[in-house]
Formats: sequence, C-alpha cells, structure tokens
Amino acid sequence: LKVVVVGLGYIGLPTAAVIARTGAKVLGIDVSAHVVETVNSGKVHIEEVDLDGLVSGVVARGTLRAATEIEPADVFVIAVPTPFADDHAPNIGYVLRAATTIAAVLKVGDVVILESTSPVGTTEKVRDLLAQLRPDLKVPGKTGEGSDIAIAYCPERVLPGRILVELIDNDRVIGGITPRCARKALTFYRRFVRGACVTTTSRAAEMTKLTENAFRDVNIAFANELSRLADTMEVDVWEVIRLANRHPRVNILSPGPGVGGHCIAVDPWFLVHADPANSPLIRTAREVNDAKIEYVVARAAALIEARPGVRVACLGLAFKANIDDFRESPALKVATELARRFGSRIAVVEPYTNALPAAFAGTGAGLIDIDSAIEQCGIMIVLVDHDMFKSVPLDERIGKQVYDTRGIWPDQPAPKAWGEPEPLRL
Ligand code: SAJ
Repeated sequence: LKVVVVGLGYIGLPTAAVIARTGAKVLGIDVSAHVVETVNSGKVHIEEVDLDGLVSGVVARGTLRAATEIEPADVFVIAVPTPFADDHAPNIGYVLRAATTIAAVLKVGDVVILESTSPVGTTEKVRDLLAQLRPDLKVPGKTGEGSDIAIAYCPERVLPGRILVELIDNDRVIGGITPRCARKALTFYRRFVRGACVTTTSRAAEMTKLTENAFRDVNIAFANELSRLADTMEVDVWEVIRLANRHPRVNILSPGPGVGGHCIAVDPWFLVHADPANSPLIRTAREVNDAKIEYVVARAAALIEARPGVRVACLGLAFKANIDDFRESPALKVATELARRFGSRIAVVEPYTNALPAAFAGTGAGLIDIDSAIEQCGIMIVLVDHDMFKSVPLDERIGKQVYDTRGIWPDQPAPKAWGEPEPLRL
C-alpha cells in the first residue's frame, strides 16, 4: 500500500508516521522545503511526545519519506490548515489546492480522504473539483453508476501532547460521499486505529467535528464567565468549581486567560458563519472566551500599576500546558500586551522557547528562566499551567503578588496573610 499525506503539520506528520509504522510506504508532501529536509533527515520540526523517535525509526526503515512534489499512490490523506478570514469566513483554499495537486496523479481505485477540519459541504466541493479536473474518472455520488475513486471525510480528534496515543485509541468518524466510499476509507483506518470506526455521510462527519469543538468552547466559556462572576463576588472560583463538580451531574471545565490553539478558537465560527441566525449560543461563547483575554490584561495591569518598579513575571506563552504551540495563544496575547504597556518591567518565562516571539520586539521585555523569575519578580502572572510552574513550592512564592489565571497554586495565601500592605482590590 502506498499512502500520500498532504501537509506535514501537527496532524499530518504524526499521521504519516503512524501509517508508516504499519509497513505501508508513506510519502509526506509539504510546501516547505525546510520541513521536507527535516523529516528526510529523520528529525521533526514540531514538539510532540514520542514523535521524534517514531519519525527517526520509520525514516530509517524507509517507510516514510517527504517531498515537495506529489507522486501516484493508493490512498491520499489531506491534512492542511483551514484558517478563517477576518469576517470569520472559513478559507478552504489549502484543501482545494491539495485536491488539485492530487487530481494530477489520481487513478482508478484510489481513495481520497480529507482530515482537515472543514465547513459542512467541503468534501462535496473536493469531489466536484476532482470531477472537473479529471473528467476521465467517474466520481462518487454524481452518477447512478459505480465510481472510479472513493472520497471520504474523516476528521482527526487528537489532543496535542497525546497525539500518538489518541491517533490509535480514539474512535474515528468516517463520512463517505457514498456508503461505499466510507467502507473503503474504513478499511484504510483499520490498519492503525484501535478505537471504533463509525461510518456516516461526509456532511454528518464534517458537522460532528465542528460540534465537538463548539461543545468544548461553550463549556469553557461557562467556566470563564464564572471566574469573572467569582472575582466580582470575591469568591475563589476554583473552590466553587471543585465543590459544584461534586454534584453527580455537574462537570465544569477550567477557567483560564482565554481559549487558544488552532481548533477550539476557530472551528465554532465555521458553524456560526454557516447559519448566524441559529447559532447565538455558539457565537456568544466565542465572544466570552475572546473577551477573557482583555479582562485578564486589565486585571494584571491594575496589579502592576499599583506596585511601581516591581518586576513582573508572565509565566507561559503556549496556548496550553506542556506544549510548544503558540498559535492563537491567549497567554501570548496577554503577555505581549503587558510588555507593550510595561516594557522592561515584564519578564517572560516559557520553557518551550529559546527566544521571545517577534511580537515582543521593541518592548524591552525579556525571556528569563523560572529560577531567575522567582529571585527577581515580585509579581507573578500565571498564564499557562506548565508542569514546571505547578511544581514551584509555596515557600518560593511567599511574599509575591500572584494573579493565577489557571488555578495552579491553590495553596497561595491571600495577600493579607503575607503581612503585606492592604491588598489590591482588582
Ligand atoms: N482550555 C481552558 N479550560 C479547559 C480546557 C481547555 O481554558 O478546561 C483552553 C486551553 O488552555 C486551550 C484551549 O482551551 O487554550 C483549547 O485546549 P483543549 O485542550 O481544549 O483543546 P485543543 O485545541 O488542544 O484540542 C481540541 C480537542 N477537541 C476537544 O477536546 C473537543 C481535540 O480533541 C481536537 O482534535 C482538536 O481540538 C482539534 O484538532 O480540533
């Protein structure tokens, strides 16, 4: 079996490597020559648990290689980004470009699978494009007769940091343009998926993926709204959530400085954009989560302004714990805004980078390690719950003014108990 994976990013590369481990010959295609060279030298350009060992193994064995040019194969997997424009309109340009590339080498019997998170109807658009570009091939669902190729939508569901485990263990939803397409894609996924593989239509599978991430976004928005209410009412939100979650049918997620990453902060808009009149809850959740960033900036700024001259450590830039991914990161947005306002008073601690991102250029803020931050900074703004931060014991935090947006230090005493001046009312 020969498989081509188009797009060697956070999903494409781990997927390509896992398929290569089954013994299939896998070719990963990427537009970046740097990514192609890195993979071909057995290395990885992204940080993901155990991915480096897996990639070096399958490259050494000759089952995975990368290129910028496509080749014929039996199965094509599209794993390219689907960003949105300023008006939240989804941009499926990369998907259509990938389909165009595939069309050039497509032959009878091939299977084309779209994995990128996409608006409902995208797989049908891929089908229409392939039909247009390859009039010599019978495409599924267009004619009453059998088709020459199979086309399916099979969304990824993996969690960064657990990608290699979840690629294999999670259930997969496989949506065919026709039931026969779904069955052909199913045969492929059974090679490496241990979870259940459930077949449906491509439209239902597309909506399922968007629904999963919108569900999470709405639930995080609830937690973020609660944290603002609790601040107003001077109650510890973490305690309230812990207590409420003792109810057998309540399961509140964790508040934070906002929602980041390239999925949950993006995908709900695909639903809203498709039908604004019928999606007020999903839209509001997005707005609540985005507004949390400004709220955190305002509270942190009040804390910093009240202590002139005191250095401030912003702990974390990643969009969530224990990863190096800064895409759509609320922590990055908060820290850059504070750096812009308070300049060299701001020190950033981020164990997952060696240099501050370009957004900090000219602000005067610096990158320091956690030990230096503990020594030099009287104010600590916790933005990411990296394990390294969680492990800082109480005696190293005593006497510091802490704004913990992630609730990683439940033992941090209330400011009054430190014998400090009357604490700020934020
Ligand atoms: N977050 C909170 N509070 C929480 C949980 C998360 O503030 O209680 C924040 C995180 O800090 C982060 C953001 O939400 O900024 C998203 O993190 P996440 O861990 O919820 O999700 P992602 O973006 O890493 O991965 C999600 C997953 N989707 C669901 O859990 C429904 C994953 O399974 C998907 O494969 C992935 O999106 C994707 O690619 O779509």
